[in-house]
Amino acid sequence: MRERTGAAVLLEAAARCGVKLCIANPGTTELGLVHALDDAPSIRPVLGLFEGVCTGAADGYARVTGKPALTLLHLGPGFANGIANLHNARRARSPVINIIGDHASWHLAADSPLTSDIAGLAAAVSDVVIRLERGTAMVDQVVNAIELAQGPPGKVVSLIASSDFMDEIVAMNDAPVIQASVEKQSAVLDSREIETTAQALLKAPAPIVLLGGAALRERGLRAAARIADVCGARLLMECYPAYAEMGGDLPCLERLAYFPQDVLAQLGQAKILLADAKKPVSYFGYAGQPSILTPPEQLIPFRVDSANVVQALERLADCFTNHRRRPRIAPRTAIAVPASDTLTPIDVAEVLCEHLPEGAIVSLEGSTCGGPFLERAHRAKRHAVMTNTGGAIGQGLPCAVGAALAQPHAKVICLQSDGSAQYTVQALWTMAKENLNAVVLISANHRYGILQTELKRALVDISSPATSRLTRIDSPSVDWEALARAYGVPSVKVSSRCALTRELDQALHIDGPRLIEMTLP
Ligand SMILES: Cc1ncc(C[n+]2csc(CCOP(=O)(O)OP(=O)(O)O)c2C)c(N)n1
Ligand SMILES: [Mg+2]
Repeated sequence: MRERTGAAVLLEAAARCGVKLCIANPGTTELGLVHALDDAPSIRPVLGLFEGVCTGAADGYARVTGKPALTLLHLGPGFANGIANLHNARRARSPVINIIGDHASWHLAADSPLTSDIAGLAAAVSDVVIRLERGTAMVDQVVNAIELAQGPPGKVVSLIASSDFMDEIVAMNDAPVIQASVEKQSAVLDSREIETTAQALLKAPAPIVLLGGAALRERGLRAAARIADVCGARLLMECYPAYAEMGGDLPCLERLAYFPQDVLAQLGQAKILLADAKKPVSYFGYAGQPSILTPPEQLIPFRVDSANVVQALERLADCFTNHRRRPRIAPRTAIAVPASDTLTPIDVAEVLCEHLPEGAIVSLEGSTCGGPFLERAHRAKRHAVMTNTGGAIGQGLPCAVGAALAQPHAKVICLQSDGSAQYTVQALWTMAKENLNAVVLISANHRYGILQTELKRALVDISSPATSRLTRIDSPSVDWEALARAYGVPSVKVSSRCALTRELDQALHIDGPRLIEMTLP
């Protein structure tokens, strides 16, 4: 008979399911779990100084590994601080397991200051919320939670852990027996349906294959390219992919546009095959513009999900084995501009594409440099890109932390706009503390550029007092070089293409984190 605390039982179950990381911001109610991590050596504890860093890092880790990390968060308020990045994680369909500490069950009735509706808060951004039971009963709950989270598609699962259950001694006969989960069966593909889809693609003049989710990894991309070769199709990727493999000899994809007018122009009347991508909608509602950008008759029926999309694309491509290739419509490629003494977003994109090491992971947040980079990323060496899937800003830096924890030997580049970076800037501290291989490139235009673009499109004068006060962040302008240093990340400021080239090259050749503040117009 072994005696363990409830917390130890929980962590042992998670460890036996293969969980390797716990990104935490604990408080008094979670100290039992903190202490129990000492006896769970296969789970790496990492501290995030703000809960949005923890949840965003768990998202980044999941996008790279396909596996859930644990977040450990303090009661309702701590969890609430992590909600925005859980929203993004859900949009990315990332598996995440939140452990949310709660007061001792017998203490709840006292309504002490930190008491709140944890289940209600968690339900807003979780696919499943489970209140853990006491003793060995929680083993099944934890195993079930991890299986659920893993999907596919990945899910956010929140576990509420009462502190008395975590601290209480559990007598167990043996280590909990954990059934190896059976390989999940994905929906069987119907050969006739595949054949019908293949015929529809062949009949359509210059159709579009819009790839998202699981289709944006190598196998899906190569199968899509085979389809495109025969059908003369254009290959597009969703505007904000969770994880897209790009560059090297991978097929080059056009990115779905952002503004609705641009999407409509880009898609035209072409028939569209959605491969694990949602049907195109306008990001915001603009008066006079449609929300749904493709009528149902424009879509080629293709009933697949993230579990079987790759197989479906391969089966489709196999249908065309004996067909002749049709000329493919070449994606628009960006035109190079001559180097200058100043630094523009296009310079940044070009320098990064040129220097990106093989196998790098790029965490992108913000359109200033993100757009130009994605237009050119196919020219870089083979890499992967993660973007802000849910539009809740403050995701880029934490996601980079998660990716660097997932793949310590890869170079992670965080191409990050300055306004968004402020929401979870504490991620820099975790980069320093864990000596993560992350190079942060801050697009320091000292303004909320995208909001100014939106205002200009609506013909609003951005120099008017209120719009200027609420969209400029230049007075005072944040000194990123100093801020990074304060968090323990070596840093430098650049304002020319030449200086960026030099500093990026240097940063990519050292271990540990580095921040480059790029002064942009
Ligand atoms: C959580 C959250 N708060 C606020 C916003 C609204 N918002 C969208 S973009 C943006 C500012 C972006 O500025 P920055 O990151 O500097 O980007 P850039 O200048 O490159 O456009 C804001 C405040 C949001 N999307 N999410
Ligand atoms: Mg900005």
